[in-house]
Amino acid sequence: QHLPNDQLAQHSISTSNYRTGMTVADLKQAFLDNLFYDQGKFPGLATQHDYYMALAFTVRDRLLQHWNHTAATYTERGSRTVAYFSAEFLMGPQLGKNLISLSIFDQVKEAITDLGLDFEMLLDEEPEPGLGNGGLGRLAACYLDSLATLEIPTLGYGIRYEFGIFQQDFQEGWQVEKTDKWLRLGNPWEIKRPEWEVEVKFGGHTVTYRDENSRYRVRWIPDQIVMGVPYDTPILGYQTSTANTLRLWTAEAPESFNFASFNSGDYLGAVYAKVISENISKVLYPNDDSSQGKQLRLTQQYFFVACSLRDMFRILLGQGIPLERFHEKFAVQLNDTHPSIAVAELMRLLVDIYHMDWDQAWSMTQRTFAYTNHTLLPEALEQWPVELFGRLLPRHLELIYEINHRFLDEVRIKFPGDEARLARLSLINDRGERSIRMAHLACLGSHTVNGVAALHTELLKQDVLTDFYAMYPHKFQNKTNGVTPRRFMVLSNAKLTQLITEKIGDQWIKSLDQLQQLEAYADDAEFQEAWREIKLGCKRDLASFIQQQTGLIVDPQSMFDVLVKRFHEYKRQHLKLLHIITLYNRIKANPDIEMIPRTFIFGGKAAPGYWMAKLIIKLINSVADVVNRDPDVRGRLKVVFLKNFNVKLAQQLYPAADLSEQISTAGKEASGTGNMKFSLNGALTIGTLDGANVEIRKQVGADNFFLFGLTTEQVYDLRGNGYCPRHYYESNPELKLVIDRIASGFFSRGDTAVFKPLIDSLVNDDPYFLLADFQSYVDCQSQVDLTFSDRTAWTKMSILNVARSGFFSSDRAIQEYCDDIWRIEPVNVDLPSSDRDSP
Ligand code: AZC
Repeated sequence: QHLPNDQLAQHSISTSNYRTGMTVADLKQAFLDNLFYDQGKFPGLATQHDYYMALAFTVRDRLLQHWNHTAATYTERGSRTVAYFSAEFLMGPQLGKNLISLSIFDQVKEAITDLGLDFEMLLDEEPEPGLGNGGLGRLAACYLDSLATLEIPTLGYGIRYEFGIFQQDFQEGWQVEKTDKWLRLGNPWEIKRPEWEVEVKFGGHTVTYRDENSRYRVRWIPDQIVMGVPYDTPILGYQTSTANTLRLWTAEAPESFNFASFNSGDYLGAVYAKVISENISKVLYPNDDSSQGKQLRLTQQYFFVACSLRDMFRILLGQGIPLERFHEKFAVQLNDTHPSIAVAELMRLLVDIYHMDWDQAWSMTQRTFAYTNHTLLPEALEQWPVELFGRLLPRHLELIYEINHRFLDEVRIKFPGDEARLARLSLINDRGERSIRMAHLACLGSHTVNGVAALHTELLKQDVLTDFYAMYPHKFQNKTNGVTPRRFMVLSNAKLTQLITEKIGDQWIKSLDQLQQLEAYADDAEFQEAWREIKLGCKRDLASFIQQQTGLIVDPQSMFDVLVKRFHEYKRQHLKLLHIITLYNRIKANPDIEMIPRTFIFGGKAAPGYWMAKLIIKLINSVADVVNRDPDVRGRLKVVFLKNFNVKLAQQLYPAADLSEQISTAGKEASGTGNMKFSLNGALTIGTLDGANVEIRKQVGADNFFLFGLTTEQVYDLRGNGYCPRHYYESNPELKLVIDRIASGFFSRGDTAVFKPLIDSLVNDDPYFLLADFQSYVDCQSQVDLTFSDRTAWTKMSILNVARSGFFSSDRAIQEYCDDIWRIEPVNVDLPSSDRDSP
């Protein structure tokens, strides 16, 4: 599309108000100026992307007054600051979000529409910054939003991956991965800060020497040096003047060109160092909930942690605060163990560089850090082989040995003679290849350790970290996850936002508990009707997207039954599949059977190396193929797999869902956050007593939640008593028929080999107890059908789900972190009135 020429004539390029003005006229003018001056285009030659960039710069200009004043305020006051260390920030597109925060969404939409352009298309033009895998990375992004909204001084620290999470496509039903070149056309939201680059060392060896007081000191002689260059992105709070910073590091070579090599004729050698260095921030590891122990991964982790701590020292000393008060200036949160090498790095800086006593340095370190654990899966707990670790970080290995030595002495005093306990607690795992247990380093180096849902925290205490709990019970806390209503309601579900606001005002956007007021309307027929209309509208929108992407026609009146999340066996996407095939078999056995029409919607990526997860994806696509084509089905069942699930797609899905599938094996999902987003958008949950489901059910009431399956305890017992999945297979005819159908090649054009590994795993091993939970799940789904056929009852439950989901705001979660872990207060940022533009 192109801008009509008469629009150009009317808006001669001028600069009055062009960077700050908020009226529709100012915004139009600024947009045209940016198109001309930043993109270097007349409308006639501009591409869709040029228009997007011009609009993004228009919005960024308006963020800058907040951002600059925030930085000035924090510097002037030396404010205590949260440093959120995370290897992943799954931010999602920024344009719409920033328009909401600035409260200029409607003006900008009007300005763009007036100019004859399609506003939605421009929003859609923004590539997704996919710098995370799933829940952990998205949680970090929700937390940054809440921190800014609650006016807490914050720096988010992470890595500016050149390639984010891969883009998923399907070929003959199999997942294929494509490189995510999100930076290819430029990123208007970031500002490079080369003046704050830092040096990071790797490899080499250590030497001892005597300092001026003849005390032994250690010096690290590295054999590689890499530069870390920060790129800053503003994070504006909702309707506040606070704009915090997300600071992501890029790796660069110290000299991009080696003249000595070049002059001696070695053209490739001349750029070799550059290539090696820049690999560090090249690509995000695509594994969620599993760890591979690869050298590049450890290099990435140390790289961003070392850069960030150095940056924090610069800030501290720049504000004239003495070194000894580092832990008063900064509260560092370790988002999982990925940044836990920070414990050793801070010790190195304090002891080796600033020559502080060990005891004082250790006390400061422990008062600086807090650690969030995000998983109960043993394969996700990071351990680094000592050999690899020592090659890359020789000095840190020495420091970890010293930390461990002192720690084990402490254990001996508390538990004399308990050798087994020493071995379990040690930072060094001596079984098999010697390795460093990063979760232990994180627990030891932190003042607080938290789980992400009530059940998860209990299981950490009883199971995964039970020995640490016995040593330091006071360190353990629960902080149930939360999600930001600004992105997952205001931005993504504008119609429902409007309906709610008409009834109860708009305070709920900042105080989500206020949604409780909706309970008064749960039985109101008129309100129910409006509620249903909005859901239907969202379903229609999704239906047209589905048709566009897949060619499938789905009925917006059917139940939209949605399962979207990363693929993992413990999340049990294949249990959903067993249910679908059960229904399909019922139709095949009795073509006239009555059935509530359902549209099953799947989304999610599998780690490229996770073979079983990829096989499950293939099976879903294969079943979809058969079911969607079978004339006997007559539209009662439709199976849709939307490729490349990401934040953008998520925003379209949650508002359109009737049923949210949260069906992991009890005791496996740390929390889940998708479950919260669905419930907030009025979908009802079918789920197990796992992760935050337990708390969702408690909040919304057992009557408004579809519960099925074994409890964590029952799962433990069953495993302990010798679980035999084959028994379930043989004694349940409906289940047997489902499994046999898959095994027979029915969904794979007669190929009986392709799904055999999956079938064998289920029938012989079934580590995630699908067969044990099958009947309970299918029965519960019949209950869902029954309820769905009573529109009034369903709508009431939907309203109550929304009314009672206030607890799951990330504002509540962040307030708890501030009060109980970080002990930090908000700092009000005042814009001078000359800079405060009102719309
Ligand atoms: C996830 C958990 O699997 C999920 O249950 C939780 O909601 C989310 O973190 C946020 O806390 N974990 C991960 O994504 N990854 C790892 C390594 O745990």
